[in-house]
Amino acid sequence: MFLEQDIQQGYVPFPESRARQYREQGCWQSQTHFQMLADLALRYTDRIAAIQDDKQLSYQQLYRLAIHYGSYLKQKGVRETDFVLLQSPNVIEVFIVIFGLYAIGARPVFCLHGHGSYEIENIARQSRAVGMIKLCASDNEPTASEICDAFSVPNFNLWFRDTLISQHSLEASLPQLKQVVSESDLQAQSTAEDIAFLQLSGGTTGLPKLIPRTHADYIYSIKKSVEVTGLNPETKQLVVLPVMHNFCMSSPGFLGVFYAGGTVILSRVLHPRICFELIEKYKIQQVSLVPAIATLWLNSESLTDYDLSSLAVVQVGGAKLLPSLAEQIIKIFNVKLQQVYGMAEGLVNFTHLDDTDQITIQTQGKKLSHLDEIRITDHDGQALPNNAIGHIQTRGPYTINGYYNLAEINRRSFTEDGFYKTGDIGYLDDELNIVVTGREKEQINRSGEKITPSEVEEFILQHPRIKDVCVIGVRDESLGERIKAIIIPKTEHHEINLKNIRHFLMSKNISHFKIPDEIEIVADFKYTHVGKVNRKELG
Ligand code: AMP
Ligand code: DBH
Repeated sequence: MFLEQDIQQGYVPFPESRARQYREQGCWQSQTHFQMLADLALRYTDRIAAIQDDKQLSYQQLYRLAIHYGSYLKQKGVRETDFVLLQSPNVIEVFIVIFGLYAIGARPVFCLHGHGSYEIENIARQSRAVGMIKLCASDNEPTASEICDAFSVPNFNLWFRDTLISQHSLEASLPQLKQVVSESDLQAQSTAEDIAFLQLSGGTTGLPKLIPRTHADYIYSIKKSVEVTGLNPETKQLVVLPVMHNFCMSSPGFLGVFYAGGTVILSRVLHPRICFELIEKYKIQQVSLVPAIATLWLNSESLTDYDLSSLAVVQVGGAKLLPSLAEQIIKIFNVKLQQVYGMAEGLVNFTHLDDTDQITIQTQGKKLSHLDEIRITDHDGQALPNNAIGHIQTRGPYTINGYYNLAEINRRSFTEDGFYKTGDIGYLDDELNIVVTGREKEQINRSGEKITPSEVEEFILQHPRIKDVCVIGVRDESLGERIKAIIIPKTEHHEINLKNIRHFLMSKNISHFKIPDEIEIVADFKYTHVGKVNRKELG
């Protein structure tokens, strides 16, 4: 059932007893991603699947072009089950490349657009990919060849480095094929329970880890995400986060929109004015954001210049959304907020569209599948009751059982009974909504007192002159760690200093040990490639 080469590379499949349950309960079906597209092309034919600038693709066109591109790759020597690194900005051609790879049973490794040759080399080595496809938004970007020239990895074939410049028209950027190809010419044998692709763990520390997802598990999570987000053929969703990131690929992401027969509008940039223009022009109803982009948009001067009234739902995930920001999103955009807590490793939680504002603002919602198992444990791995804060662990029908080719890390990241240790801290409330309070490594230990940064941040944000804040622990000789607040003021003339911040917080009656020992004023934070605040880099 599993590919021998994957098992040899340290792929950890689902244990058979659980796999049987997921099949019997109808979670896992027999469809691969390419078969899913074939079905969509039949059902939604001329409806528009995706738009970017002046380019658009109907479902039928996407399907035909994917077959052409797959055939081109095959001629170039890419074989079934090969891993191929893929890097792309938010351009429409990326959909053709992804489904072109699927059409021949090859497997993309989704690198983020921001990854440089240092990360790419590591990913190439770990995955044993045979080559790289890179789409560029301009002639100034390094090509696949230039990136790959910077390193040498055994088996990383020199025969396949392809760069598509997507500024040219869609036709011109695609290989010109003389013969007509059909689905049957491609003959991919892959089955739904094989690895479909490798995602990367975003991680704010260290190099990305490879996450093997199967067609069956991923399509199941997409289908459930579509249900909970209410997507339908009329849906127009703006995709502004990097397309390769798991959040905007599947929760519900562009794949969710395709699954529902709706239309994805891609934005190459996250600039508020450009995104607002797209929302107005296409009457976009949904968008998925990380908190930092939500903040950027809310503080934009162009906010009132555009008609954003079509916007009905804003999904926010990827990092802790502070309740005060959640409230502003609801009020200022006049939308239903949907919090999404997920990870490329699998588990996804959503607040529901009919939840009360209280639940939507204060929690990260409910698990996607009734077969997701979530447990909160103490430091020794003992399960804790509801409302007790602890380590979040999970297993289920779409959560991996191990990283690809990383046996050592797997021993640390998974429990003996197959739960993934998320590294997140939080609790389940009485209605089983999950609340994420932070990351294990973020927690500050100041003379033995444990401080959750998000709690202190929430207080500091109440200060009228502060736009954003990030609280971290820094090493301290006598305290172990001291608390540092890194602050972005609303204006240049802010008069913010440690003394008045301390004074402000004392007036809120918070415990004195939670009050920052140090502040730093900055113009902006450092972010990861997907726009999460990079706490490690801030220290
Ligand atoms: P990644 O490695 O990029 O897949 O990131 C997954 C991690 O992002 C999770 O384990 C959490 O630490 C964090 N995360 C994702 N969504 C949320 C959320 N809504 N609230 C808090 N943290 C989140
Ligand atoms: O941060 C994430 O990785 C993430 C957030 C929300 C994710 O992978 C997801 C939803 O699926």
